[in-house]
Amino acid sequence: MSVLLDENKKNLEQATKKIESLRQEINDHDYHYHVLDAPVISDAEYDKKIQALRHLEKQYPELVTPDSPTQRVGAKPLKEFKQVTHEIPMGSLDNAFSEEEMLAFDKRVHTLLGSNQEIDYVCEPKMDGVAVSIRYENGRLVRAATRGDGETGEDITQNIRTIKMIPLSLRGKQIPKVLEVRGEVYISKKGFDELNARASAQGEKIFINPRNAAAGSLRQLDSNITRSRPLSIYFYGIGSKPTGEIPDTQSDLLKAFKNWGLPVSPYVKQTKGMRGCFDYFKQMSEKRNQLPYEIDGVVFKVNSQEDQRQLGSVSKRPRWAIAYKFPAEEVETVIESVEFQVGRTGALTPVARLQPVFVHGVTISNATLHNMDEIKRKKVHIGDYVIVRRAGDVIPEVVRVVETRKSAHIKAIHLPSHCPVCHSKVEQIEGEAVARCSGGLFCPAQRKEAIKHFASRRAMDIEGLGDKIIDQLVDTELVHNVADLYSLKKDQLSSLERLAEKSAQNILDALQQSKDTTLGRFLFALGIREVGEATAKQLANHFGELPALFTATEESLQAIPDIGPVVAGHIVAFFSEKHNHKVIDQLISAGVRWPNIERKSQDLPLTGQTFVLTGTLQKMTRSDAKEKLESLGAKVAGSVSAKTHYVVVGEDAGSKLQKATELGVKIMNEEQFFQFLKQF
Ligand code: 5U1
Repeated sequence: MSVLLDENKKNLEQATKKIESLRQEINDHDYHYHVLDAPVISDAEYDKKIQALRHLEKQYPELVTPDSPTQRVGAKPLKEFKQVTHEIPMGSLDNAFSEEEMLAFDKRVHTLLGSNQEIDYVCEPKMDGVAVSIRYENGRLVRAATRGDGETGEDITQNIRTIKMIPLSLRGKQIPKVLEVRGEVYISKKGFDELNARASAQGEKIFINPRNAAAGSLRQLDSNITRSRPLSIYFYGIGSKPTGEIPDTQSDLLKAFKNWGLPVSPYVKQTKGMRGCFDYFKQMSEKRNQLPYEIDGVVFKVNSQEDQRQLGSVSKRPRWAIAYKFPAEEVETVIESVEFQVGRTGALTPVARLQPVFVHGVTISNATLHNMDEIKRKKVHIGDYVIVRRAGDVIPEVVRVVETRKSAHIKAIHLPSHCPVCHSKVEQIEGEAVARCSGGLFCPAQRKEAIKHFASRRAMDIEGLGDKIIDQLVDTELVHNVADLYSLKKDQLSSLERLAEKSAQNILDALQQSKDTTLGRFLFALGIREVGEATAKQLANHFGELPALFTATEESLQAIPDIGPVVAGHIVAFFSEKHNHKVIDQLISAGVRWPNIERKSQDLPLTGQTFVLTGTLQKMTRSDAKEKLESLGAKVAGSVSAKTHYVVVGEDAGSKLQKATELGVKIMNEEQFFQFLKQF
């Protein structure tokens, strides 16, 4: 008996050793392959090692650990993604499109740092992918999240674990206890072509571009699907407060990333001043088409982390980094016809139907003409040869007519007198460029757009309820308003064209799930004119609950940062409509709910304090200072009165300074103001 036990123990010990050594070997090969781009063994040899490890782990399941290289298998499908609050908000980059804009950026960096030396910059390609934040604790991958709105993203850990280029555990020395790293997940041009070839062979929808394919792949509830997608990543920064030693320059940080096993772009380069940046931009512009993945510009970052800290961020945009974007692509084609599309608020947008042209991997057959004023200004006709521009994700637009190439048959473009969809009169308010259908929610086009907006990802996020289904639901009169969605029955949905029973059930499940939402999302989903996602969130934080908004006045709304008289007017008008209250009541009765919010604005450190800014500030612009104060809860007024708490004076301050002195209002100079802000 004891001989048998001894034997088992010996076998287990041997298996443990073998498993550990195989894992070490595989991790080393991963590192050589993905980080150093210098594989040491063939794919077949590598696969053999993985098989051997799998075999042993099957024999000894108790020895399986979550960071074993075999554990990249897809996990059980999720019902929904959990929310993740980013420890440090995930910012976005300011863009520059010209050397002048880059020079202005560099000048601002010099001014803010008070330096006249050339700045050290780190340059790297701007991957056209999807930003993610991945957290390692004690060197192990514990969580991964999407950017979301920058403050809160979705937990996509299961999906991220399936990407071979992302280490499940870090290697090397001096790994911080907690390290959150940020990078861009992308799909190579070749991977994208193969993915689309596969999709079209299977009769599935093809992806528009590699970025959309990467984003869609990361948002799969079933990580087995993500695993089948050719996703890659490059890391570029950190997203947690340092625990332990972190290199004090951006270039050393990226070197440390590589040592820790995190892939970094091979084109990272350190350079001096704008000359070096411009040379790098030129080199990358020339290389762009030969790269195996898409880039849409280059990124420059101030190398010193201390300087980065001093420069700080405004509105989640670091002032120490900038993306210099490649110019938008322009092509020539001809306008075959013009149609007017009716949007959610009834706005009529002229859309040019074009002779299809191929631009950077995408066929363009429509381009916006914006509005009638633009058509007049650009002197565009049907039949004209035109230059069309496509930049990133924005809708292609007609830039100008090709004067040197005239068509024999051109026709003028006229604004229709009646809505092309519901035939209500088209109205154009004087002084406004936009013409609108006067049909309101009687107009099916407006209703469809309102429902599409309601169901969209950043609003109620009703997965599977796509545009074509909504068009049919409105056309068949199954749905008149957004609340009707929640009374849909399975047989009604499956009676729609090309909607199988399983998809109908998925939509019902998604509708059910969407009922648990947040007040910010709900307000955004209502589609109040000019209330975007950020404003909706601000309203939610300010009022905390819906009934308080019903009675809000234009004045009280204008006290909220960024809400001016126009938006305040739209909000008040929306809540004074009886039929909007009816729809809201119906939604709440259907079970749509959200937690009330503690009124954040009341908790902010400068709530109730009024500031006036005057004169020229050297270290920040007046609008940056205003934004900073408002983010702390302060109100920034345009004139000094007895109600003013502080006046901040820059150079050449005039009458406001005098008035403040007369009224005995507290005065701060720029340096005192900076010291004051530092405490928050
Ligand atoms: N290459 C690169 N892309 N990218 C995107 N670096 C980089 N840095 C970013 C973003 C949003 O942000 C940091 C400057 C915070």
